[in-house]
Amino acid sequence: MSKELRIGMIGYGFMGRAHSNAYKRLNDFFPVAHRPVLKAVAARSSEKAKGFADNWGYERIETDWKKVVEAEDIDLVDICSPNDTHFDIAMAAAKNGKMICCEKPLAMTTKEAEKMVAAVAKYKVANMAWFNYRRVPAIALAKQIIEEGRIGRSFHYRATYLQDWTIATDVPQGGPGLWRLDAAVSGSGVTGDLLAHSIDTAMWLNGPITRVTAKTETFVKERKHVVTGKVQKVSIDDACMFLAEFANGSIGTFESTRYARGRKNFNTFEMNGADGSLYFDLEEPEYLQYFEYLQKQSSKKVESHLTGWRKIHTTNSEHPYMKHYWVPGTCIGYEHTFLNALADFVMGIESGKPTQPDFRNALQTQRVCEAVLKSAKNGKWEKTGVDAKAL
Ligand code: SOE
Repeated sequence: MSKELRIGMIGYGFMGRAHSNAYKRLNDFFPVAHRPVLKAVAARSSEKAKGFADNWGYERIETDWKKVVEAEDIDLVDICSPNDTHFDIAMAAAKNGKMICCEKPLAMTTKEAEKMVAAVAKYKVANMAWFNYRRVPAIALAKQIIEEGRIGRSFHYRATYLQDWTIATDVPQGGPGLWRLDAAVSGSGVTGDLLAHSIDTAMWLNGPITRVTAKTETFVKERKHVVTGKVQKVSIDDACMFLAEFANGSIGTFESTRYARGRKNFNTFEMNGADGSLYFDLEEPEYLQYFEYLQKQSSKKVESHLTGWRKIHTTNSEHPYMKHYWVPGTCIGYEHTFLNALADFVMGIESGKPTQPDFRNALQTQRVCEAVLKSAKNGKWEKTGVDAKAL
């Protein structure tokens, strides 16, 4: 018999849709005992909430998120609202004993994130940060290849996360979707929004980042604000580049911008080790590229003229997550990364082995983001204070 997992969704934007899709499809693909039930969605506008609820099948709407986190018939609170709301909602949800799944970045500041970590520990509630890209099969395969020891000593980690949707000077800031351009609501620009993904993936694959030095830029200094109607100063970082030192002795470069004409969601990484390299590009999400050097040292004769990068189409049932979907050669998409994340979370509840990244893990990414922004201001190398045990 399945057990209900009653969902209270806060927010109705892009992520609200991505997560709702995951709740609806979970039992179609994963053999878990819990069955999500879409109970309530909260949004300030009742019209928006109603449209969302009708479309996705939520049983009721609320215009005050507090009603959702306090409701008896909610087991899990999903925080998909803008970044400046994560802290208050998570703290109240924890106090009410609800499980919490929170969109990235976890909070506006490290201080907030630390309090959220303490609250979920105090009230012993299951928790997860939606760093969905860990659940791309090709990225999960990269993790497996590294854990199998095939890359060897790590030298370099190189990440880019490029988009181009804020180049026009008449894109306003504030309001639905565009709150990402309003630092008062988002906390930062590309650092928290895009590099948080890159940092999460990097520390998952290559371990703790210990020190950073960064440069940020704001190309368009003023934009009209949707809420106030006035032209206001833009305080987000439009672009950010940083150098990183990892605890394992490797070094890294990270670059992110929303001003890379032609780049829509260009999230890439390359890792170079003594025995091999890995490369991934989200614009070709089903492929992981792998260069194997180890074979040269094996007893088998190596045919040097045939060595080269291998492009692995990660659609076999042996590849992470893929046995839950279709036949080899058929791809899954962006939405499945959320489905995979949810499945891992639910399996974590059921097995008693919590899935990662939980809040404590996501706090480490927040620490790196904060150190990056601090360094960009003072021009110095900054220690991140990442807790290696939390990764
Ligand atoms: C920003 O454009 C954004 O929607 C991010 O907020 C998401 O986290 C990223 O996955 C796609 O881009």
